[in-house]
Amino acid sequence: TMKETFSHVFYDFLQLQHLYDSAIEVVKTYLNILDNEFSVKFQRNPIHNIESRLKSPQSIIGKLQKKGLPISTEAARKNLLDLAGIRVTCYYISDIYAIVEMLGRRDDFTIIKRKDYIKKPKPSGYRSYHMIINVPVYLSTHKEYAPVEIQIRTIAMDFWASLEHQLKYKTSSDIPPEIAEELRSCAERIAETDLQMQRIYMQINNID
Ligand code: 0O2
Repeated sequence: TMKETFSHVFYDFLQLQHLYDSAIEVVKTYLNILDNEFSVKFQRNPIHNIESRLKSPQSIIGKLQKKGLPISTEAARKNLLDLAGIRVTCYYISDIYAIVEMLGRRDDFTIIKRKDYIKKPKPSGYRSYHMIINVPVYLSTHKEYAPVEIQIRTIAMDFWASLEHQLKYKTSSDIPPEIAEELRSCAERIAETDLQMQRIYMQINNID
């Protein structure tokens, strides 16, 4: 019956939500362990802030439709790798690469995809390090894997991305090219400041 089908789909969705939520918790726990270890070892935290989100059902359906895929949890699990998202804001650029390396060292995490938009910024000027990691979740009877998208950036990169994102959403139409150019030049100036702060940090701490 219609009612049975509906409750079946609903149950599937709850299960999916639980799995991806748990995968986020696994990664967040590990990131917190690393951050605490750093403060014990070096009296400093590399992580300024961690945010996470699960894509909303509306947004999942919208993305499946846009890609011309069937509206099902199976299609979402197979094709959408950003259902679970974590954003890590660091203090320095070197902290980003330290965290990337530490995530890569976990032999139970499989890196599915990585993109270094710091070395190769997006045409918009966007900078961040993106990784998609397949994370194991130990459930009551078995282990399941879920992909988690991790965006790692400095406070400065986050400042630019947040404002640019807000500006893009405020204007329903496309941003005019001269403004896009101005945003890109802001991103560049911010990136220079990030490098300058990194150099100051290294000088003060006698690191070469
Ligand atoms: P939201 O609301 O943040 O979730 P690919 O298909 O792999 O080539 P894809 O899937 O577009 O590329 O992933 P990409 O570009 O590696 O990363 C997408 C996410 O990065 C976006 O998520 C944003 O969070 C962020 N991002 C990418 N480009 C920009 C940019 O120019 N400005 C800002 N502010 N953020 C950016 P969503 O799903 O678009 O949005």
